[in-house]
Amino acid sequence: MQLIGMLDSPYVRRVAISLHVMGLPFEHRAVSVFSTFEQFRAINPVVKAPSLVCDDGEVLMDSTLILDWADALAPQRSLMPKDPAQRQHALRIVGLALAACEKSVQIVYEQELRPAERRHQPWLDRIHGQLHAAYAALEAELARAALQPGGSQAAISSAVAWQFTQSLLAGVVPVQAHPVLQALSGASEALPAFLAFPPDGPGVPPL
Ligand SMILES: N[C@@H](CCC(=O)N[C@@H](CS)C(=O)NCC(=O)O)C(=O)O
Repeated sequence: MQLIGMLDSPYVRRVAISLHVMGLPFEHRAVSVFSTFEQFRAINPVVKAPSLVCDDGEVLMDSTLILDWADALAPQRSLMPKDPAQRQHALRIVGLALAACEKSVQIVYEQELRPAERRHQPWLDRIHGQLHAAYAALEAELARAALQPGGSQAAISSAVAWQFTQSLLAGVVPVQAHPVLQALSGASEALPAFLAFPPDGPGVPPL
């Protein structure tokens, strides 16, 4: 199977790292939804990263759905707990990490893709508020959960989200207010699975 998308997308990166940790073989193709839009469109006309081209040619999209498929391929190596109570808590953590990614991406798109004179400050304020709320809740959950770096979907997604936000929106979410996230990110980025898929990419060029 082929994973399509740039690793500067937190969604692509969490899928790549997860597939690697699960021992599922795949080819990563670094195709950008922006700088190589037409090439991406030829693979998936919806142009969403990540896309996964399955072995029979069917194309999946959305990181959560792709990881659901990965769990079906290797259930014994799932990164999600089976126990309902533990799974519920893992889903809360992953949900917060994904919300943080989504709000970060929205801010980046507002900054890079919308002309300055067309920005709407109340909308930007709202997204920033949601971003801060997501990371405040994630920090509190991680402080209670004490996750092993790289050992679960909750740990991988949280670390990937934090690295993404800190690199693209430096200073927006204060590091000193999120010591658990910062420590998890530092330990995770030193792992072979994270080093194998560094967050490289062209960013978001103007349309
Ligand atoms: N919920 C999706 C979000 C994926 C997403 O928004 N990816 C971005 C790249 S970071 C994208 O495809 N952007 C291009 C677009 O939406 O047109 C997931 O988890 O995969």
